[in-house]
Amino acid sequence: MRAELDKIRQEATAALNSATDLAALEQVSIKYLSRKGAVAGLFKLLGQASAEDRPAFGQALNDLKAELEALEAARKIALTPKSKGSSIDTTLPGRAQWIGSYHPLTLVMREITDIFGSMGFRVADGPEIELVKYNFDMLNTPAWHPSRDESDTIYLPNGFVVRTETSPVQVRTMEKQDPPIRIISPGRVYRRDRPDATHSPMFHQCEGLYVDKGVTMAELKGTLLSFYRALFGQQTKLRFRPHFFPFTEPSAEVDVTCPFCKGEGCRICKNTGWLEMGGCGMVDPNVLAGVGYDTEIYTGFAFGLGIDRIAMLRFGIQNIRLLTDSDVRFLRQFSGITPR
Ligand code: 2NM
Repeated sequence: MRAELDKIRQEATAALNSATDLAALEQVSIKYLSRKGAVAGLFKLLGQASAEDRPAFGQALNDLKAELEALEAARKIALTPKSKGSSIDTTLPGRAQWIGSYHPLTLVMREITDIFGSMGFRVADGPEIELVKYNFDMLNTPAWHPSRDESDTIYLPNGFVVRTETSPVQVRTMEKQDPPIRIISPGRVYRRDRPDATHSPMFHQCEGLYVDKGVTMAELKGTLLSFYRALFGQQTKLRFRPHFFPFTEPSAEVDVTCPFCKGEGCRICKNTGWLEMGGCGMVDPNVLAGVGYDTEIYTGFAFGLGIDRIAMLRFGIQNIRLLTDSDVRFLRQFSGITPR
């Protein structure tokens, strides 16, 4: 009986391995593994075995059956034809290309220029390498003022600095043009700041200037209120705190009600309900006289605000370095957002 079993194993294994297509394999399967095949026939011999031999023989038969069925399955896979022709699946959708996105600073800058544009302000541009004359002297900044200090300002040879404000742009514009003047100057500015999560030696400012006959502080407040309401929502309120700037008198710092908690107090506004947004004031007559304007006829207001801060609030950005690191994993998050 053992001899019979080994003979069937050898024959069936050889036949399964030599089948060259599925039809041949099917014939071999029928011959050995079907209900009336050779292996089934061996099971019939089981009845003739002695009671002593029967368990071991039964086990050997079951093993043989399992072994041949496994081989049959493997051969079936091997003989099944792969998809015809090329192995490239032309029905798969293509891989989408990232088409780029607007930088969060660009988005915010466009929003700012758009809002002020609707109020009649044009964008003015100027150099980032600036003369000390325009960056400080003509802005009425006294020699003793701490902003002139080498620990705050990056000085270059031959009377140049890297601009610390965009106000020199406004001085240059006033020099070239008579009132009425209504401009904003968005751009990069540079300070010797110790970098941390909210400070960078290069950041972005937008300053504004309006000079005409009879411009008042009330118009300054109304202009900034309209601007911040357009930016943060119509419920926004402003608070003006007296301050000092060399180029404006009087001067004030501007707070807005926190756009997250609507002034209730939260983590963002450190439970004060207010966020400091920038500075402003009535242009000092010394500045107007410096560019040749008649200070008996003309008055003006000016203001400055930080763009990075607004972008970080708007998009929930925790670290200012993300704005300059050019990490595509960060930048891709702005995919699909378009300037309004
Ligand atoms: C600020 C705050 C207050 C300002 C002044 C001028 C100019 F050129 F008219 F004198 N431009 N910008 C100004 C005034 C800037 O930034 C915090």
